[in-house]
Amino acid sequence: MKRVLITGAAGNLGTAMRKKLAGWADEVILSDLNPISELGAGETFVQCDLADYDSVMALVEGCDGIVHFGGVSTENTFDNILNGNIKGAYNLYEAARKHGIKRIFFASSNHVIGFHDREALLDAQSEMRPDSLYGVSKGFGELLAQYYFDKFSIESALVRIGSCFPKPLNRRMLSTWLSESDLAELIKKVYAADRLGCTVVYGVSDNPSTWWDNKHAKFLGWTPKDSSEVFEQEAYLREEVVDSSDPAVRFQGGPFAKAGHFEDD
Ligand code: NAI
Ligand code: 15L
Repeated sequence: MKRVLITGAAGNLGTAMRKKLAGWADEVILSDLNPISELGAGETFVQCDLADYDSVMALVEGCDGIVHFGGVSTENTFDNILNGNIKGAYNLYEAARKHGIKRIFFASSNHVIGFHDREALLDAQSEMRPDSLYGVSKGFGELLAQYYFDKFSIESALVRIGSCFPKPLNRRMLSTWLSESDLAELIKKVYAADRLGCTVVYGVSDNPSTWWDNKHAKFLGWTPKDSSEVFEQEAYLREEVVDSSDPAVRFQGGPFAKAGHFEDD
């Protein structure tokens, strides 16, 4: 990889992946609304609002690949979601089309399918059942990516990330946890594949309990190495009280499925 663009580079995953992917690309363009002050070898920072069409056009020019983490990452006002995730996704794919970018790693979310019960085992063909306006915006991004593949042959990995944090933060995340190392390996596999198509991948580690089956993405050869099992006995998870009738426990999206609209909360 010669020149890769990472959007949302000042955020949690952007920051973690910069370190994990050091040396993977010759040049890394880091972009975010928020500034990044300390740059490593080969890194350049460009401040950019994804909702600004002209800025995104300039940002994407000359890149070989895009790892798209930028945008609103939890439930928020519709205006913020509209700018970051809907206009932002459109501007990015349109810039990719105009500048001949062939492949995009799109950070989607498990909240696209968050209203499925936890007893269901989902795969790439399962119905979207978003649990929030945030989840709806990720569904828009996935459909947009499919459209740009079908019409313009821009390939995408639609990675429905579970919960990517250094460790699971609650009992739900024992099933949804994705380690940072497994995410970094997935990014490399997405760019190493001869052919990607427009493929849904559940971004989840090899946890003992899972709601997601990646059988349709087997061709990528991604085998997560980490497991939430090592955290299972930690006191903060064992002591958490859960109520099986609580919608936050019934549905895969957890608390996202329970809360009202952001403005009403
Ligand atoms: P984050 O909120 O830490 O980072 C997102 C970054 O995007 C922020 O630095 C923010 O400044 C930037 N951003 C927001 N609106 C923008 C705009 N209009 N223009 C330019 N930049 C903008 O989120 P995190 O955890 O790093 O997640 C990265 C991506 O992965 C997000 O798209 C999120 O939806 C997705 N994801 C993350 C999961 C996780 O467990 N961390 C789970 C599922 C999906
Ligand atoms: C997400 O989509 C969010 O970006 C992240 O902050 C977590 O809430 C994650 O989902 C999750 O479901 O745990």
